[in-house]
Amino acid sequence: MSKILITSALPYVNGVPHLGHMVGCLLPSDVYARFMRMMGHEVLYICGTDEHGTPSEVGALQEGMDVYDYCTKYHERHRQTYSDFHIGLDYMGRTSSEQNKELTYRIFSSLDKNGYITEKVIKQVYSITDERFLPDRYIIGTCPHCGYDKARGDQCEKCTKVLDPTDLINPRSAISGSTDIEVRETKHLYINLPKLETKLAEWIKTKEPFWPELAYSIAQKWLKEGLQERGITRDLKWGFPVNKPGYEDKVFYVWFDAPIGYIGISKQWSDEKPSERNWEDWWLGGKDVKYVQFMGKDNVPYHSITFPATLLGTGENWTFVDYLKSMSYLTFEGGKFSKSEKRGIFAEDAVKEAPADYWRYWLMSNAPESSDSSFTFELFAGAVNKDLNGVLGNFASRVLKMTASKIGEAVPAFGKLEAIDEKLIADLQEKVENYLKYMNEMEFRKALSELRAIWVDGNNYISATEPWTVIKENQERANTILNLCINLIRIYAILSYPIMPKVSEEMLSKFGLSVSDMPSLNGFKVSEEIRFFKDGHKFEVGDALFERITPEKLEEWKEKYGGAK
Ligand code: B3M
Ligand code: ZN
Repeated sequence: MSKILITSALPYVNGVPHLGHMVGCLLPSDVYARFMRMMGHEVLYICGTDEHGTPSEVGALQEGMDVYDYCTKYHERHRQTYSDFHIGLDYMGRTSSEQNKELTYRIFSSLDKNGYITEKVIKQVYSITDERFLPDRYIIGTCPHCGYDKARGDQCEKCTKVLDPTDLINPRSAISGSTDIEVRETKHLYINLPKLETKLAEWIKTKEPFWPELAYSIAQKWLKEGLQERGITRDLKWGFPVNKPGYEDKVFYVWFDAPIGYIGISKQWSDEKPSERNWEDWWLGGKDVKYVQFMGKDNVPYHSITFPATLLGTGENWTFVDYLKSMSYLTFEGGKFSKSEKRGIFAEDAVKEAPADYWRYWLMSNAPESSDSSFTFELFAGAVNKDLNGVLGNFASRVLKMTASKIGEAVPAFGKLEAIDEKLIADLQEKVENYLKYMNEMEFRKALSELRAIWVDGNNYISATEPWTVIKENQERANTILNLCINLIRIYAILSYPIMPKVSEEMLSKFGLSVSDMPSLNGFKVSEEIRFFKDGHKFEVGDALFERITPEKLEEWKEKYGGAK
């Protein structure tokens, strides 16, 4: 058993999560956390809302609310959405917490003491119309690297290059659109990344065989281009006031305290739920901890460069990321998800339209792992109708209904195995091993395609063995076939649990079983699990596991969520 620390990138509190956010970090991290627990590991899985920065200030202003109250309101909304999506976090915290403040101060003070902080007087864009400095995302313009005309002051979404607001060509205010802006001088603190470069490069080199290609190449590209000093303070009101004389009227930059938030949130968890292992066991000197991070690809530079450099600069023995799983983007009906243009389905609406597990299944089967993937309602309905209803649901209901009507609502006796049964078991063992291997490696699309193949095997088996015909002449053989099939339903429930926890619970409950009755996936033996149900074990046919999505529903969704062409 190992200790696995899992973090999902912390979504900005002001944005309502859409399907792209779900598949970008929360969902794959949840699937992985559930899987690792089923493999017998001790897991700490945390996430939370990223609350500081200009977006929250502006959002609160627009809603006429106090910034903290505004963050609380949206934090609750995120919490509800994740719970509706069955995201099984150990703790969902906030970067604005006292615990995070304490850790941010501690880390900043070490960096300062160790000589990695520099002071600079810089020029910043000030909007005369908005009467404020326009940091980061609040200034937009053309990217000097790729020419994208809506690049933000902190990063170009198109080429992922990290920018300074003054780099932008044709800059304008994102708040008012005003070009009545000027550059003013202001004093700020910087983290001296060039001074940390050698240490950082040495550390990254040790990661090469472990990090996925996308993350590793982004980190290498950064190193090759040479690191720049990065500003870690801002002229804002909302944030942690800088704990250094002369800087009290400034706050830490959101990207400084947000990743520290992983530690701060773990401390919130351990303060609230004192357990044997507290946050320090996970974060300081924890040699036995393996740390896996999930994020969208635009977050990679912060997680592979700036955050590790920040921790390295403290000289303390923090837990560093061992594996960094990053996702590309999910597009909506061929375009971008856009709240303002009312295009795309938000996670909180999605779960009102169809059960969360349907979305979880589709999103994980089509996760934008190596390149962007595209969501369309057609594809979604196709997967629900074919894979879930047509294959998995159909198998379970066919087997249980047939057994109930021909034999009764109890598992029939197991007899002699024939060659076709042996083959089913052997094939299944091979596929299960592939599935476990892919899940372990976080190759989710491959894992899900293996899972689907496992369900298909059951359907093929029942079609080939025809228990409904056999039963007329050979009751004992029909019993064996149905016994195997019923045991398959339980195996399917177990294997599907990380992806579709509620469906899996429902499948198990047909046999009076619950999630806590599931065996470990570590060393899972199909030949043993297929003999789990003793003859006579009672079951209930119950409701169908899935509902088909009708053509009318499909049209309604397209109309409602902007998918109609
Ligand atoms: N809030 C960006 C995002 O939501 C940022 C991630 C922080 S992770 C420490 O995509
Ligand atoms: Zn660019």
